[in-house]
Amino acid sequence: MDFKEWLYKVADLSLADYGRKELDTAEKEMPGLMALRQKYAWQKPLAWARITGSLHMTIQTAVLIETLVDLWADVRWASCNIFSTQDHAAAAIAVTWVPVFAWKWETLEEYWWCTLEALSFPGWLGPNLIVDDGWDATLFVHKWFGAENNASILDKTPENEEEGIILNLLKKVLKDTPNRWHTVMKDLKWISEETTTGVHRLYEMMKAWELLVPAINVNDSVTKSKFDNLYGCRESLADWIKRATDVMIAWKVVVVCGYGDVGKWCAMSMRWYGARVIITEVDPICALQAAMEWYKVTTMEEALKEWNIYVTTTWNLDIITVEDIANMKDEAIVCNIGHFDNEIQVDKLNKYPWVKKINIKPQVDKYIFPDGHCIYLLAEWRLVNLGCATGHPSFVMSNSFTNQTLAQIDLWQKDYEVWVYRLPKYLDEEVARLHLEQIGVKLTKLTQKQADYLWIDVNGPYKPEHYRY
Ligand code: NAD
Ligand code: 3DD
Repeated sequence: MDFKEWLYKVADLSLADYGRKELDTAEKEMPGLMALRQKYAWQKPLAWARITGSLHMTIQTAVLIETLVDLWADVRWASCNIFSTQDHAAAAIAVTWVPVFAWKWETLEEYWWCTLEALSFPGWLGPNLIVDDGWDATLFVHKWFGAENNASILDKTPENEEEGIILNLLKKVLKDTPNRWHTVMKDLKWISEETTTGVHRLYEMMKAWELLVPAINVNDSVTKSKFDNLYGCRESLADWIKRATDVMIAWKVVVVCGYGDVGKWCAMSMRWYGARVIITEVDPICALQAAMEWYKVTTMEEALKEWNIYVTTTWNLDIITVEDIANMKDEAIVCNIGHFDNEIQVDKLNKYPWVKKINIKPQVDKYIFPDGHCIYLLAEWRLVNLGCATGHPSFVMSNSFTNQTLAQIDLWQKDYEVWVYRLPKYLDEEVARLHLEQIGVKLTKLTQKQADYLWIDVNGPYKPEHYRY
């Protein structure tokens, strides 16, 4: 480990050169971010903005970080997943003196320590903006605020190991630096949330009047969720299967739990590899969509009767129970590409009587049941495409992160009441425009007559308001 207080804690600084070479390659595949650097850097739109990132520390995220820095933001970064950091990406950022606290295979204690470091700017300052992916940083600062109001909330019995770690860390923080978050909280202007799970949590907080600052739902920008969640998963799902298991996908039955944005294109990916795909769904519309695509839509109980690879994509909990796993066919493969907390009952699996766990290689564990059958669990049920592989390719992440960057610029310059917002359509369209040239698209231009017919003002900007829910 290489550690310099306040500045970085990464696995190995000597990987920086390798990371830089991959960063240079990734930039060629991230035209949206590079265009924003060219367009905005001279304006320094994020000057004086302190941005905390809690988002997978990958090569693609490193390009996002350097874009924010080019726009003059003061950035501190941690990953949002204990397995997703690419150590050469973290090293490449660390040597540029941008504070980063992330390494692959963090323990949960280390993970939350990294999150606190990313929130802790020198001079006992906190962030003005938080770039969150999956709600962990948002959860932490809201629990922190609540604990400073009433420390007894930290004495609750934790629901799981991770909550216990968070409560203990907050107890230490309250003891070492009483009332610190209330002091820095006044500087926090916005939270931006990258993914579906985090967005749903934000709306829950908003409806419960628990949200402390305005938040922006980046996930539901069309150029994020209809690209990243779709094309990204379509490519990165197959990638992890091959890297983790080398199994032949053709002729196998793959059960995709959930047929939403992510599930739809995971199913397509597996079909392209020659698998027979079964869908489980709770939403009648998504189930109908799956059936229209000739997928068998059935229950988990039915799906268990066939030899399977299981992929959960739902951001719901208990999608695959320990009983399901115990009833699976021999050599089944189980993984999650959806939310990384509780889609699969791994805690119960690890306590299941007489089950033997053998680690095959990092992020590939074999569980042998008393009757002799076994299953393989990938990435310890956390996001498998980032745990067993390198996540989505650069071009699709350029779409997501161009949204993020435009959001930071927009948010830093405006003040809104506490609510959850989305980026306006004109920015969504701007993200798409910034990617067209690279792929050789020539857009047809509306004539004035057509624009009038469609009631579109081809020259005037849309009213730059955020859409409110
Ligand atoms: P979504 O809401 O579009 O789809 C989720 C689907 O799961 C819905 O259709 C819902 O009906 C279904 N579902 C819910 N409970 C179910 C159950 N018990 N059984 C079967 N189906 C059930 O969400 P999304 O945008 O597809 O995202 C799904 C998850 O993937 C989220 O957690 C999101 O954060 C995550 N995500 C991961 C990546 C990645 O790179 N790993 C990328 C994007 C999104
Ligand atoms: N995510 C997938 N691949 C990623 C990559 N290469 N870098 C950073 C993050 C990456 C996760 C995103 O899709 C996130 O936006 C989500 O989970 O929705």
